[in-house]
Amino acid sequence: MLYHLLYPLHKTLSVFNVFRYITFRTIYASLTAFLICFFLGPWVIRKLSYMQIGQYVRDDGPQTHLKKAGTPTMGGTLIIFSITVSTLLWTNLTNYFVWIVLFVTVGFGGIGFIDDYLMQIKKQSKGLTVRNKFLLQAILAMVTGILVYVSPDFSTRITIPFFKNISPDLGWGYILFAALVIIGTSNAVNITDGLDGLAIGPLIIASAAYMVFAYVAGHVKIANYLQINYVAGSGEIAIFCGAMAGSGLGFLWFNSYPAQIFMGDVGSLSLGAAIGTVAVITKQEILLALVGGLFVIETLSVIFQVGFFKMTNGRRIFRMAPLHHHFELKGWSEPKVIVRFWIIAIALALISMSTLKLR
Ligand code: 57M
Repeated sequence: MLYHLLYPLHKTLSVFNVFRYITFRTIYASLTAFLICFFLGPWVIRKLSYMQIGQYVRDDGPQTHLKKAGTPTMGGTLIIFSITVSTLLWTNLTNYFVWIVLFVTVGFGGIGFIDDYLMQIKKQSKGLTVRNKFLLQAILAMVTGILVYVSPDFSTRITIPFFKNISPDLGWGYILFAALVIIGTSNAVNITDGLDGLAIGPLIIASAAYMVFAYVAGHVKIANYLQINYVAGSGEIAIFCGAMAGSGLGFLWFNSYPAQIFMGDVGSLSLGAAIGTVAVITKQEILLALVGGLFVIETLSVIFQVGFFKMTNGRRIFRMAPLHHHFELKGWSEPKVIVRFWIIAIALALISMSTLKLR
């Protein structure tokens, strides 16, 4: 909005020229989203506490979690609000991809909201059934896949990290592939969101990494120089990624240990789906498994635990899945698990950035 209002003024006052630059707008989108979360956070926490939207804590998990009962949850509503406002303020609103990522963020936020609403407000202990949740996710993800597929000049080839000469063309199968990436990431982030700041930290890191990928993919000269897929218009997605990172930082202020607020499904499902969609749009889909490697590790820990449990009639690989619970039960303090997991996430993001050169 500011781009449309202020950039045209550069003809009278050259200083407004700065609104043309994606880098400038990305920085201010991050700051805007950060400040919205930072300043509205205390009010949201008070409001949620007043409405008694407090976390129910299962008693079969690590005992240290019992004291977290009643922590205000559904903080994801604040995250989505700040990302949306900041994106609307700083992006070029004629950009098709901007509307797709906003659609996904709000749409998956809606699914999470229904789930949280049933659990927190209607006090139905299980929320949405797994089947219904998956069905809603699948519908939204397929719609998103179609929206991306029909966008002008969008390539249905997938990028294989480290191998610039191998990029299979999936044709219309790309729609299904995109949907799988989006659903997978949404659920992987949800599984990871089980310790203070554990999900939002790696989400900030992944958003920052994709901010760079979106910028380079949308810049014809840099994309050609690095020999990566040029995606016209994806530069504006860097601004959205900036808003995600800024909003995440603002939320982390309150979600850091000991957390004053949790994001709820409304946060984890929407942010996961959003980063999945960004990976699809920027044509760095497979690389997401490395950028968001921590989410993959957490998800695999559940898959292996459940698989092994079923195959061996009740034996376990980990003390408890997802993996963060295993380390808690081994006696690591919660902040230790969180910070070490962040360190892994940063290292993986750095390796993923190196694929811009290593190919
Ligand atoms: C939701 N939700 C947290 C909070 C957050 C298939 C299975 C592995 C799924 C998994 C699961 O349900 N995962 C998704 C995880 C919950 O947090 C709420 O949920 C939102 C995210 N959706 O925003 O609103 C609890 O997590 C803690 N928390 C924090 N800080 C935060 O910033 O401390 C969350 C955010 C909160 C709080 O305690 O109450 C959750 O863990 O429930 N299931 C599990 O994780 C369960 N694992 C399990 O059953 N493992 C089995 C195998 C066979 C699958 C095993 O290993 O034997 C565990 N979860 C819990 N207790 N709580 C088991 C026991």
